[in-house]
Amino acid sequence: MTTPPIQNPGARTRRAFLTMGVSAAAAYGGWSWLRSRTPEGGVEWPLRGVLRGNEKVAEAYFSDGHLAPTFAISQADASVRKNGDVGLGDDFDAQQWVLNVQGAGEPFQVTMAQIRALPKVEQVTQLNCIEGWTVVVHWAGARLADFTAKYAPQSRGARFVGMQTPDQQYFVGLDMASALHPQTLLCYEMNGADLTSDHGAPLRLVIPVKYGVKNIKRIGTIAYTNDRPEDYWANEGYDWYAGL
Ligand SMILES: Nc1nc2c(c(=O)[nH]1)N[C@H]1C(S)=C(S)[C@@H](COP(=O)(O)O)O[C@H]1N2
Ligand SMILES: [Mo]
Repeated sequence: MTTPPIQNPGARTRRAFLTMGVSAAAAYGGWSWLRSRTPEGGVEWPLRGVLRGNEKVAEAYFSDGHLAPTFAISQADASVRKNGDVGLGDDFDAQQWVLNVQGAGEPFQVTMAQIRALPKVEQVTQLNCIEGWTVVVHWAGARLADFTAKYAPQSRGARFVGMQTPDQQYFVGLDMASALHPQTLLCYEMNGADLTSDHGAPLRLVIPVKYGVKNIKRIGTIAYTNDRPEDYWANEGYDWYAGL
């Protein structure tokens, strides 16, 4: 068996390298759409290492307000996968649930009725799991940007948002630009029905500019902070941004 020669990306033009990276990555996962964020420590994600060296390109792309692809409701996948149940233990009563909010000022709580009273956004987007599968899902919920403007306006200038399950077993960290992205939803409906417990009832995050791992189910606490929040999978060695 011979080892193929290692190509030197520096010998290619920037655009050629990006194109090569995107097609190689798309072939890997069968995904038509990819985005890179600045790599920050940790091991490489399978679809991201190829884009390394193009951080400036990726950042310009992101700051353009680029949107993840959307689909018609009829294109939502009939069968939905579920993945990950960390923080979804049985010792939980969705009826008693309130959302804890921390940031500037005293901590406070927001009810499901208050979240449902925010403008309802329906969105059909892909959920991309790092394991290499993707599903198209019809979601409904409130924009995290609208929630933040209404309930935590003085925290909008923070650098990060952290979220965790009520039992604190699963937790994610988000940069503020991604958190306030117009497609980032606090979601309470999936494919036209209330979220089920498996998928994070009563409230989960939908953030299509990130891998599935950041789409935390059963949110218990939202914290606006200038300290980069801990992140369950980043703690296991994966990239903290986990952006597409
Ligand atoms: N609380 C919690 N949220 C979670 C996870 C988890 O283990 N616990 N897994 C994540 C991963 S890896 C994926 S791919 C998605 C899957 O969402 P779904 O089960 O609704 O398809 O949930 C994410 N949110
Ligand atoms: Mo995942």
